[in-house]
Amino acid sequence: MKFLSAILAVLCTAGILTSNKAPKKLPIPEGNLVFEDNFDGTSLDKTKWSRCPEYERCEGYTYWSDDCSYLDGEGHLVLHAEWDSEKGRMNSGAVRTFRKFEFGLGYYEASIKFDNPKGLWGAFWMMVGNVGDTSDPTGAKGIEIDIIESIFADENKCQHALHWNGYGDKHKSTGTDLTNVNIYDGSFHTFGLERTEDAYIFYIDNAETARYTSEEIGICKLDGYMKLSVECAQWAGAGTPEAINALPSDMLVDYVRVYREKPQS
Ligand SMILES: [Ca+2]
Repeated sequence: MKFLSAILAVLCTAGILTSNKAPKKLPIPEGNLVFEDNFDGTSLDKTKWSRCPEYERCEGYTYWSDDCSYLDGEGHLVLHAEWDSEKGRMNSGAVRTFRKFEFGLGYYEASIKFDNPKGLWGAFWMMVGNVGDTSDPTGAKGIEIDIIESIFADENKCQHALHWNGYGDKHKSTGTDLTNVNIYDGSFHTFGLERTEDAYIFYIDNAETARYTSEEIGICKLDGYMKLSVECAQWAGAGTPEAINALPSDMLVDYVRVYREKPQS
């Protein structure tokens, strides 16, 4: 989720969403469900989620505010984004399962309706193991997995990304840039990540969109927590009159589900 790395991820590989891939069949029986939140009710389930700490991000263009994440009472988590003209930054919502639900190999899926104003950057992501660990440059000890980032949504793009080996000068990343996507059509779409013994596999609407195997990256099998967030960055066009006028904006999440890879013994 960093500036340079995100740009690198965009430039690294290019892919185009295609419709000719067979829909994914969950490898996992429903009985393997280990986490589910359908966001029913009127308040965030604190046994599963906490709001990310309030602080500035993205060169000061984003401020994660507790006031910007809430349930709409109609079965959705709302991650709201609005421009604070006094402070010259966007206030937005972010939640995580840190120390409440952390899990390893399996299938992670969220159903999300993204908005697409210029500069906005919604994401469903994971922090796995110790991302700050620089003792193993393969990433096997810790990795940030960006299951979906709606960056450059105004250009009908999105991306998957992986970051590891800390966030300093040893930082490494790769990713897949998707163009001509259909995820900004005002409907909910599903975004999935399969973590297996030897691969990270990404899905949009049950179609595989990217795969990274142990031949190219160290697979981290440690537990990790999920994050859902909205932010914005100047390098993506935030802060321009066009971007400011496009706010407020809401990213809606219908559900998040996690399935263990193998049946519980
Ligand atoms: Ca729901």
